[in-house]
Amino acid sequence: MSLENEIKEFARSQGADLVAVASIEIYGDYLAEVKDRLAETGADLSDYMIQPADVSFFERLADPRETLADAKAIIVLGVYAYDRTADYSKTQQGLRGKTARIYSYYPVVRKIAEKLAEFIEKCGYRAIQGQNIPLKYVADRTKLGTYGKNALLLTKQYGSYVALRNIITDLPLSPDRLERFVSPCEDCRVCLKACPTGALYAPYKVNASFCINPLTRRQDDIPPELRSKMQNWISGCDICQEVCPVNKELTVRRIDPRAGFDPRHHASHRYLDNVEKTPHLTDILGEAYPDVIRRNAAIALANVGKGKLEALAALKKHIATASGQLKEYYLWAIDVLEN
Ligand code: B12
Ligand code: SF4
Ligand code: SF4
Repeated sequence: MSLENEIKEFARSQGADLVAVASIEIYGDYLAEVKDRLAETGADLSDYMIQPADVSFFERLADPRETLADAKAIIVLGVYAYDRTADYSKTQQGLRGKTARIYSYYPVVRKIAEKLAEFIEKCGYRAIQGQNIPLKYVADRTKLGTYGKNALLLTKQYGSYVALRNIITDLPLSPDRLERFVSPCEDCRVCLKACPTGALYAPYKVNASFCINPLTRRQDDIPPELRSKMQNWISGCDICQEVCPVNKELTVRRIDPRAGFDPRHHASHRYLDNVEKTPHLTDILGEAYPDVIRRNAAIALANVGKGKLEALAALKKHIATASGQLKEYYLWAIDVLEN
């Protein structure tokens, strides 16, 4: 068996749904595009939720040798992340918060990448796993998928619900020559129209300062005009994926036992395989959730709780234990619900 096939077989045996080998290049056009995007939108690098919040982050992604000086190949891994049968349309009526589907699968794809890196290292080569390349760009180049106008990688088998990760290695592997999945976007603009904040300001382009995903993680203030557009998303946002006709064709996958949220970043429930398990917004206010999630729950209540006495009562009850910025959000939400 060829080295490439051995690697792929091992990755699949660990649960990878997609795996491809890409060449080591300096992705200069990607870096130019990042700079254009920043200039076009005026978004701050902190809006990208990256560390460190400066352009060196993207420079490192654009040149894989910054991660491994003697790099010879990149392995891109993908795990299908659509595992819930939840009818999300009912969450607003039930005062429940929504979290992005893909987050459950980041730990799964990371584990697979760690195992594969170990496997390569045991063969006597270096292998560094992480998110240290421009994942969509490289996956698009290998033809593992293609860019959708929602600025995400769309794949033939799994739509855009794929959690990606990569390995950079000095193991010499031949890059794949896959057949490109023909873009389904053509005249469609459904995702652009559906984005509630206008973050998808042009096909393939996101203004990170408007995207609900970073807004739900932001520690500093969220402008009121954006709060009212966040609906009941409390961690991430899937709208530009939920509306995509390609994703509507998908079948729900079996839940991987390794899937789960990282409570440091996300609402601390484990699986969201049905709507009853999505977090109740009024419960979040009173539990030991991080302040950021409680703030998001207050915003969500203001957005979907109008006319619901339960929402108002919960905010009024928990305001006594809230302080500082959080208290201001609770007061703001009460004001929205009362007026
Ligand atoms: C920074 C970042 C963000 C930022 C910026 C998003 C963005 N689109 O740039 C913020 C915080 C907003 C964000 C949000 C989300 N993210 Co994010 N993010 C990243 C990160 C770290 C880098 C992305 C990046 O390089 N952006 C810079 C821009 C310039 O790059 P780009 O989008 O690839 O831009 C290219 C296109 O515009 C293309 N292009 C330009 N014009 C044209 C024209 C045509 C015709 C074509 C075909 C292409 C094209 O050229 C550009 C580059 O060369 C990656 C992880 C990684 N290491 O890659 C995850 C990653 C992209 N995120 C991911 C996800 C899942 C999300 C969310 C869906 C999370 C959620 N559910 O809330 C949202 C989706 C928002 C959206 N619609 O894009 C996944 C995507 C998986 C997939 N199937 O594509 C990744 C790969 C993480 C992972 N490990 O899986 N993210
Ligand atoms: S909604 Fe339409 S335009 Fe947007 S990614 Fe899906 S197919 Fe492409
Ligand atoms: S994730 Fe939500 S806010 Fe961000 S671009 Fe997609 S629809 Fe817009």
